[in-house]
Amino acid sequence: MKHFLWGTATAAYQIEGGVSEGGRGWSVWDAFCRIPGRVKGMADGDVGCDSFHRFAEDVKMMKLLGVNAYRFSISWPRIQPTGRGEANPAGIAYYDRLIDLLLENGITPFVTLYHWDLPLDLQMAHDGWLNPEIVRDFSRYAKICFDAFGDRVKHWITFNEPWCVARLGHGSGCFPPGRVSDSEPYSAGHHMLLAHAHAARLFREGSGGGVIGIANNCDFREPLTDSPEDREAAQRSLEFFYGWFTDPVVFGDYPRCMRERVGSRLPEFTTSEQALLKGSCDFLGLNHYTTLYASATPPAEQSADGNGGMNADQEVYLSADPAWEQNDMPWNIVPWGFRKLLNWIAARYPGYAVYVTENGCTCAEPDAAAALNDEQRCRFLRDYTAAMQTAIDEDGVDVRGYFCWTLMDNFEWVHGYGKRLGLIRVSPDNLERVPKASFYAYREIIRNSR
Ligand code: GBH
Repeated sequence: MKHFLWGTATAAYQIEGGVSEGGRGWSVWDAFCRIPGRVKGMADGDVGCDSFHRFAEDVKMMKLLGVNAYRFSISWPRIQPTGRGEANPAGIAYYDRLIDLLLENGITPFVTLYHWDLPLDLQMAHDGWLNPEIVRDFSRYAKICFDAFGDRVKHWITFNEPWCVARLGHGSGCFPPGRVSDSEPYSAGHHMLLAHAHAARLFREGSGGGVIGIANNCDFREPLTDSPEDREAAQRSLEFFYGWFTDPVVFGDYPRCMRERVGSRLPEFTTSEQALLKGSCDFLGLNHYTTLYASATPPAEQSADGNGGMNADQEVYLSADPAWEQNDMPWNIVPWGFRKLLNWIAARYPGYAVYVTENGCTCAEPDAAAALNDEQRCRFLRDYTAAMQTAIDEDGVDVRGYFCWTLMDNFEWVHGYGKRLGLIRVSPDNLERVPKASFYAYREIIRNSR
């Protein structure tokens, strides 16, 4: 496992703070947080972990942790305050310093261009992801980043979890822009895919070297019974989840079952768009957290809707085994689901390298003592990385890296600061960083693998 990347991951809006500094414009999340009832406790990312000022401390902690890679995201409104026009020098300067410091410490930067913080102006004045023009806007933003950082950054991710932006932002409406629709998720998703493809083309034309991919999220779906109907339901569920945003970048079009079931609400790619999309990833990213059973008919005990609101199109019912341990989200802890999902991905997309771009555990941490003694997260990390190791060693899945979500407790979107996933506790009083037990557990996992 010599060249394996062991890292941690974060996202700009969740950690940076400094939202009004360095000429940064507002994002859709800055605005969403100010709408009563949207985010728990009306929390926001105004301060976050203050990484806009404390990034040197973050890098020091990573060095101590022993990671050789760091996945972070660039805030689009720091680079282009309104989402269009000239690059903002202060924004570029911030990431320049972060990237240089990482490299000085032997940590490979793995950069995400879009982790949900759309410049507010693009939403308010131009309809965000529903407007085809955004494909051009995103490509220009991406090009600015490739030109500014491409000499040092060799690993790029265009989108983090387009599924969440499509489904949660435009289907169930619990994320910005808070729209509720049974067709808009498909058009928003369509434009993200095209934006990805155009950005990837620009990246490759720039020929500064390096690789580009996408970080798609997928929870595993195990057939509830052995019946052909339940097996098909599980397969359909994975195609609507991972396949929606991966089939197009690998094969050039959506999964057939989506075309059949969604019909005219699923936009079509032109022949030239298909050609542009096909093969537009050098690797596949996977953000994975949990597992549910899938069935074709309603099970006795149906569980939470893990499909972001719109089950009608897939006709899949989800349920959990009451014996499964749950974390504080509450999401089921099922390491074997991770191994099976890696195998599913390897079988459907042969020849592709996979990076686990996120995996982590939410723990109940009512006070500092509980946080520092996060035994459940230690176990989670050992069991999930062991499942991944089995997928690599015994099943031959080509996994090239693993990024633990997340380096430190941060702004957990609609949950505010109440749900914690960090290896490091960030004191609510003075933002001091203190390693949890899981920090040392993860350090051991990394050490033992080398
Ligand atoms: C990631 O998304 C984000 O990229 C990251 O910013 C965030 O901090 C992190 O997760 C932790 O939340 O209720 O059992 O049906 C996670 C995507 C999609 C994973 C929905 C869990 C539902 C599980 N999530 N899924 S369930």
